[in-house]
Amino acid sequence: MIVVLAGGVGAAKFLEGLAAVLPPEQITVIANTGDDAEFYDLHVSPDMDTVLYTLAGIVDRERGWGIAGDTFHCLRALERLGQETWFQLGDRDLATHLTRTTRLRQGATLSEATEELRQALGVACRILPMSDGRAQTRLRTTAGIVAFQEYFVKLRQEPEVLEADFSEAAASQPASGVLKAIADADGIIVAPSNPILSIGPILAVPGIREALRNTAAPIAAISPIVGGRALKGPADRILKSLGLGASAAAVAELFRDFVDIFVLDLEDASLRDEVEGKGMKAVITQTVMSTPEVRQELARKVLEGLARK
Ligand code: FO1
Repeated sequence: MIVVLAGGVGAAKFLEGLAAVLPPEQITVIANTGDDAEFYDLHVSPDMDTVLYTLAGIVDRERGWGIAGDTFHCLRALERLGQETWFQLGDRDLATHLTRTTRLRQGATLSEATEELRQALGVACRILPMSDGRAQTRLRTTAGIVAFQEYFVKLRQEPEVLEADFSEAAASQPASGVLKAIADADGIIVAPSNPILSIGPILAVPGIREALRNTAAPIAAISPIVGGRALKGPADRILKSLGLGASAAAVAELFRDFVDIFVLDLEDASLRDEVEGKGMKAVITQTVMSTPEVRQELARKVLEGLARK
């Protein structure tokens, strides 16, 4: 079994490549739920849904999230009724949140609701939320303390992030199956997701970081920073504002206590010695996943690196 720690869009693209070169039944995803939020009393899990929709082949490819061809009639109607509508929930996407919330209200856990959604959407990879409990990330920013989606969508990632608050994640428990998946894995991959905002909450859940340090499985991480810039989203700016520096080597530093193999882009080949000086093996390959071929080649290279360890 290969276990992948995943955020949203970058992770989903990588998983698409991985599921094309490995039987998808052999993949377990541990997904960030720090981005989860409630809108109109519905539980929305953006990162899990991005992974689900991508692997189900229904994602909106241009945006990277939501469902291709979705309409927004419900949102427009809500707007007319005076509701806040800064978070774009499409009509078909709403069906997912209605189903998830219904199941949660009936007493299902988030893991159970996710498993049902996965089966209904025909996704073969196993997807586990990092935690079944509430674990929403809050951010201290130059615009005050805000919930993750408020920063990301409403404020368009414009304020500077001064501190990420994972106290809910830190007070939660790993979802059932998470620690066992890490302990029993043949290999573990940290997807090219925001190391602070997407992987950070997963590592903040009690027991997960320790399980990663203690597992016998080799662990690889793919840098989401290429040439000092984030491929998507604010990771580079956040690394800088937290004083860590916006480079792939800074990401390697964040994971140095549990990662064995660090995957750098060709553009960052000059960082090999710096990364290897942290006690990791560097693998250098194309990481900018512009085509299905590149995604699959990246997945192959990471699996080769894990097999060689
Ligand atoms: N991202 C946006 O930039 N604007 C949106 O209105 C938006 C709506 C949305 C709805 C459902 C969903 O699953 C994701 C959505 N996202 C939206 C993406 C999401 O905010 C981020 O990609 C992640 O949380 C960061 O990983």
